[in-house]
Amino acid sequence: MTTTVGQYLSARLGQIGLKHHFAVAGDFNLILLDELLAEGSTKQIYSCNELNCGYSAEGYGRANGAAAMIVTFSVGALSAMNAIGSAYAENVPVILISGAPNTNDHGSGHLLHHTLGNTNYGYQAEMMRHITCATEVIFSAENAPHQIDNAIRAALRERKPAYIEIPCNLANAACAAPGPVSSLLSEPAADQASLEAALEETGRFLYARDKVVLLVGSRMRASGIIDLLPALADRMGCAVTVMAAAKGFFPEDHPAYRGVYWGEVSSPGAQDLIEGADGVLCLGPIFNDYATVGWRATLNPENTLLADLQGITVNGRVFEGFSIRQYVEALTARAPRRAGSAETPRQPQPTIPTAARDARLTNDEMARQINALIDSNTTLTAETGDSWFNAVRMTLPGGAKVESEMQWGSIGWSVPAALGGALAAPDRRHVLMVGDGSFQLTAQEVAQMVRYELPIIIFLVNNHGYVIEIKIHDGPYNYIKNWDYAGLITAFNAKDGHGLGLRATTAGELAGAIEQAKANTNGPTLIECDLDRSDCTETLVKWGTKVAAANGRPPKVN
Ligand code: TPU
Repeated sequence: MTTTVGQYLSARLGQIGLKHHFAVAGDFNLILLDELLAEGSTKQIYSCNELNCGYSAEGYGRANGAAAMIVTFSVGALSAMNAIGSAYAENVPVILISGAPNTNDHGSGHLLHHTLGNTNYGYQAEMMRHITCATEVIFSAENAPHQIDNAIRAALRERKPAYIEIPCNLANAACAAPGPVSSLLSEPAADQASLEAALEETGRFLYARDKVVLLVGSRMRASGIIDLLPALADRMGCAVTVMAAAKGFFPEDHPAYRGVYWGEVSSPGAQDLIEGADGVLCLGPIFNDYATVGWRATLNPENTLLADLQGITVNGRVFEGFSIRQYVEALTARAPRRAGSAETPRQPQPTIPTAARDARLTNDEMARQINALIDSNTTLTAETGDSWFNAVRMTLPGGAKVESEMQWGSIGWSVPAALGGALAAPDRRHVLMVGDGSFQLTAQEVAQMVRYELPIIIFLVNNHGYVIEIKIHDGPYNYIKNWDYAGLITAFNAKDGHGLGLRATTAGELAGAIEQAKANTNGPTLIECDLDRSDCTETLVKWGTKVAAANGRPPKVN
């Protein structure tokens, strides 16, 4: 039994559960794209450029567990690197496949187009090594199956992007056909002795404490066990908070939920709860400068149990050799009840009063109306900027999901990422909040939402500039050229599209636009929300001041 290198790859992508792959064509990958079409396990989705292609794959991988993208050599792959950095930082297994020069040109001294203008073609793989967990450069069809499998297995196990380079003359070369996929999907068995020791130490940690709180972090997306967390909370009987980047990772209508812990900009009561706890069980946290509000919200390590994707740290000891799934499942079966923290009731979120219909649209009213649109089947994608703070303050029904990119924080990510998420989860409602500044980086991907008839509702927050930057550090570089954002949709529709572009300047206009958006099921609806530049969430200002202070620390003098 034989197949081709391209069809082997294609079959494997289907076997690991992908229904789509993202692509931008170029002469080094055309045969590979033909092979993927011929094998047909996954549908080919085209992007306007490789950066968007990568962000779409990253968004798809968040919803689907993994994603794949095909680009051409150098001009494509180097553009994709920002998005692959995102997938690395955000723990999303994106498999990046790049077409590459003909095997006969390597080491031949031939000078090729789409290269740096010298004859060493290994530089792209060298660059990729730093932002992927596995880099496989294929030079023979015979070895290709093993190399493809190695990259896919590594990506799925490590929840990181992986890189596969396929020379253009090998994409249709014959190789062995794929066997069962189970070896790529199976999780390694836990080191039972280490897991047992970890659970015993966890027991010692918990028995010595009364006011224990669970704190859920954004790496839990990659763990694949967000759905198991309510059972752990029920078993322990304790209160639960989430980090800002993990908004929505614990059902907010669960009785144990106590809001978002984000230092001084936490939900009401959440800071006192976490900082007054005698034990914090942190599940998949990322404590970066943003999450700690400029290194101010740092937890006492003695009171902290840190559970990460591949092991735990507790009572000054590290335990590895098991996944967080294996640990949480075992802990849920035997954790002691620690209900002290649950006695502190959840404090109510401040409610936003409803504005009069003819009132000038405000950030608060916009957030209120978007919140009302979110049901248990909605995924809200929130771009870097004030959209983060608006998403974090919303009250979500159980089942609602939020996607944000708070570790990598690359503006423009959200437009293609929402497209990827919508393809991966077509039965959900997809809502996107994106600032005008961020939108200008990747706006053209809305044209692909038109092309693929994806009914994404886009709230384009036009506050006339880089408001998050204005609040952190102001200067002329924070003021951008205004666009006719709603008008763009007419251009993207051309003659055959079903996108809708609307503008809201009052509360009533926004409410009417949302109704039109709900009825527009054959394409995206972009609602340009016109706000004053000075109008933003209070938490953005508070947080921005502290993060700016951390950035502005003078160098240490020795
Ligand atoms: O809501 P708002 O006005 O804060 O959002 P908007 O309008 O999208 O502005 C975002 C401004 C911003 C910048 C320019 N946020 N972070 N940056 C720095 C930055 C620059 N380039 C990339 C790729 N990512 C960044 N985060």
